Amino acid sequence: MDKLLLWMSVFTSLLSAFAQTDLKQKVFVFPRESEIDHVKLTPHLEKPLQNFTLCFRTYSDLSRSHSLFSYSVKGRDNELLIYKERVGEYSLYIGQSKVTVHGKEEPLSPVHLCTTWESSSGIAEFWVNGRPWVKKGLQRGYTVKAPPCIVLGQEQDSYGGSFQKTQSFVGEFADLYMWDYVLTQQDILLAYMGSPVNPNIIDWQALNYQINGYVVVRPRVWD
Ligand SMILES: *[C@@H]1O[C@H](CO)[C@@H](O)[C@H](O)[C@H]1NC(C)=O
Ligand SMILES: [Ca+2]
Repeated sequence: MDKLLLWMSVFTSLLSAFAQTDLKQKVFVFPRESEIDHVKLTPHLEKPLQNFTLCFRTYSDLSRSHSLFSYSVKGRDNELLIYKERVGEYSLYIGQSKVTVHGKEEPLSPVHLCTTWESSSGIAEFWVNGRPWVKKGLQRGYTVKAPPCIVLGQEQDSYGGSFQKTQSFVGEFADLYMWDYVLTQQDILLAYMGSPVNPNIIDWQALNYQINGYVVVRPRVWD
């Protein structure tokens, strides 16, 4: 009997470890400001990254700065971080270094954001609603370490924790995809239109996630 219970618990934990949900046309709602509420992602990523593309949509009425995507590794909290400073201003951190980009953006509107980075050149690109902003560069020659702890809704100051209310995300978050290479302009536009091609690290349509605190899944009623 004990053995049966043991196997059942092994089986259920395996199931939850590999449970994948199709969130197409859904959002995560982060309905309040807190230092608790967040979603943890566990992608199958063991290899360090030389290149990546990250895309997602947000809809928020926050005016203060806030975290959008927090990827930490043991010993380095800002290994890959996308942080919104204000309307028309975003920062990308790679291995604790930071670059800030500026561009035209409408306040209080849904945003589709893609960020790419390539180690060999260090070039970072931000694409906002399918439009490229001025390129910048950082951490040329670096590799982004793995395996990560990825958190939505909060900004990590330690591996998987040390959140601050003043950096939390409040609003709706959707369509998160990640690739281990730099997408072409054409593929960025496809992601913007809602047809991402072969996302091989994170796939919103087969997402492995864990909700912590007050986060709710709802249909996406905006685009
Ligand atoms: C990263 O991109 C560069 C050129 O853009 C390429 O030469 C390199 O092989 C890529 N690295 C990996 C691991 O795919
Ligand atoms: Ca941090």
